[in-house]
Amino acid sequence: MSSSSVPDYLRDEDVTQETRDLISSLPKEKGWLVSEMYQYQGRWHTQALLQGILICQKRFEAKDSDIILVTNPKSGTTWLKALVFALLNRHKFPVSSSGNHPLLVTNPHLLVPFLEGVYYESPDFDFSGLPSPRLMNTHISHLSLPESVKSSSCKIVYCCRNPKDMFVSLWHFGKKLAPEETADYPIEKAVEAFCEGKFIGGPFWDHILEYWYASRENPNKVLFVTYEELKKQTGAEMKRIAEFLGCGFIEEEEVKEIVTLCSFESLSKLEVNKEGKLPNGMETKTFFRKGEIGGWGDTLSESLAEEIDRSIEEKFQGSGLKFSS
Ligand code: PAP
Repeated sequence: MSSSSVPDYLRDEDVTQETRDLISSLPKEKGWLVSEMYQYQGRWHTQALLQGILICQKRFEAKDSDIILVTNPKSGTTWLKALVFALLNRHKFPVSSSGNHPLLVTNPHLLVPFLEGVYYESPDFDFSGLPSPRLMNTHISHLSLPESVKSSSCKIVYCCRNPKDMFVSLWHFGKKLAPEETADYPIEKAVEAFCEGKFIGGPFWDHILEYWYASRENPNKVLFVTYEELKKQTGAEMKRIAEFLGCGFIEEEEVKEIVTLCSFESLSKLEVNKEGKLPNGMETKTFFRKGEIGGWGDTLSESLAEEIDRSIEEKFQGSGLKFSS
């Protein structure tokens, strides 16, 4: 085993008999980073994350005031968590007033719970104790969201990223987490699996398109933002998020301070994000690599980039959704 920092939810261990019974009937595939993935409600999952999703579907009761941040893995989760946490808590924790803002000493993943991850690790976790409005995140597809999330008036902020950068970010993340297991896996095979949709959480296009259409059908319920726009005009996008969430008036100065606090440059330099570990053993630095738009160029050959582009072209045709870079 390469690394003790591989979180349990990416391993195949410790799932209940109920999950084992269910997965015995599901299609399975050998995966990159994990030995096996299972297809549930059209998406490919590790055993452990699938268990977290099943428990979430069964137990999570959304409240109208809830805010749920949704992403495909490696599409801006950490950043969005930081921005929305700082925004919602700007009165309780003013960024300007002190050097003791929670984001300076705590990794964003510890400030905003990851629904299916928490349910996998603590099936009886009681989310009702979180302060209101409860802020949580998930990678669960729109189709598989717990019923109460769909039926309540809770708000969803979805962040999407150019699939090439998303793939490359995940590729490096996996290599860092499990260097031995991923060492012999050719990137060509991983890109092929990604483009076939047989990748953790995939198909990536279904995930994105479901939330894209949901945001168009119900713009008061789902806000669609992109990593690229966030990067290009963080303040303006943050104000859009704030308006969607009904945060009220925000001083221009406050916006600037939050943007600076949550920037890659600022968060990635903090001790807690350089040397820290999450309770599951994962090193916090694995969430901060380059933080750029179009960084895929240093990892993908031209032909691999074209392969992903073809898949993007085919899958997003007619949707009205365009990816920059
Ligand atoms: P997760 O879904 O596993 O939680 P997520 O935070 O979405 O991960 O992805 C990490 C990516 O976001 C990394 O991208 P890269 O590999 O292309 O560099 C990471 O660098 C980037 N990232 C993390 N924090 C920020 C930030 N504050 N601003 C911009 N990008 C960020």
